[in-house]
Amino acid sequence: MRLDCGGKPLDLGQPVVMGVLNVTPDSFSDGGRYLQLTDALRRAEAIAAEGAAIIDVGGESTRPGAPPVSVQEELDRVLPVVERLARELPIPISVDTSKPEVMREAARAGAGLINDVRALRLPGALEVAAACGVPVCLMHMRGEPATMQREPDYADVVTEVYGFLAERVRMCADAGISRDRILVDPGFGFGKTLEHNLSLLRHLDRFVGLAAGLLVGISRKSMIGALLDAPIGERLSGSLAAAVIAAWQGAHIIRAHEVQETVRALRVCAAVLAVR
Ligand code: 8Y4
Repeated sequence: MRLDCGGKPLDLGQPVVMGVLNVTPDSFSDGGRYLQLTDALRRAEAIAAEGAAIIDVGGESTRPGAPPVSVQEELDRVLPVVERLARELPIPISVDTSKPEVMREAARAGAGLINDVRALRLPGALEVAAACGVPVCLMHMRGEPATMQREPDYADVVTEVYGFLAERVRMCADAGISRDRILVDPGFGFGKTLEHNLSLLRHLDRFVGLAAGLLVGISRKSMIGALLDAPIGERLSGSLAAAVIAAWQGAHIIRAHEVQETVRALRVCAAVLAVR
């Protein structure tokens, strides 16, 4: 299976890595827009060199308690980076956004995938994403980032998340986004307890046929932190184990921070999966 990401192919025949590039400003670095752009380009080149098949650029933090970001601020953060990376790198650029205005402008600037943690539920997003013509990733999230971790509860998390994603795939199809350009994602950590996250990972294979591809983001997340009792900087081994468990069950794209290590772990996984 091969996705056309705005003119750049993304081959899903073996599990691939989506490298994470954050362009949210942190309080330590304020070198101005030019330095930020230069720094983003340098980090993106490294991510590509480490073997990422696609780079996810996001300007809105979904951390609980993170301040909301205006459309203009998100455009200012994301557009110059997307434009530059899309032009200079051979791999597709994904834009992590829920805002239709950002989707439209990012696709114009060369983004090859829309990665929406709200699964195109904001007003206008479905229509704009359809008009953009690029593939979309629909992720499950219970509630909103601010409140999603307040006593998450499901009768059966796998069934509920599956039902939500199936419904969103249908809404997309009705809006003109055919299944063959949709990725789905159960949304690890988004309104889920550790037990919910583990159930979803245990039964990930059930999500494989739902759309053209299955994407997962587990890298460095708190489920790994909880299992290992380790801070963010010490979650690589656990993240790799989870990546392999996901790829083994048929996940096509693994969103990850430590790209080279994840690419190598997936290479071993793919080699074993290729043997009959
Ligand atoms: C440490 C490191 C703690 C990372 C938390 C986090 C996903 C995603 C995010 C995902 C898709 C994150 C944008 C949250 N997660 N997109 N985005 N799937 N499709 N948290 O799982 O990385 S941001």
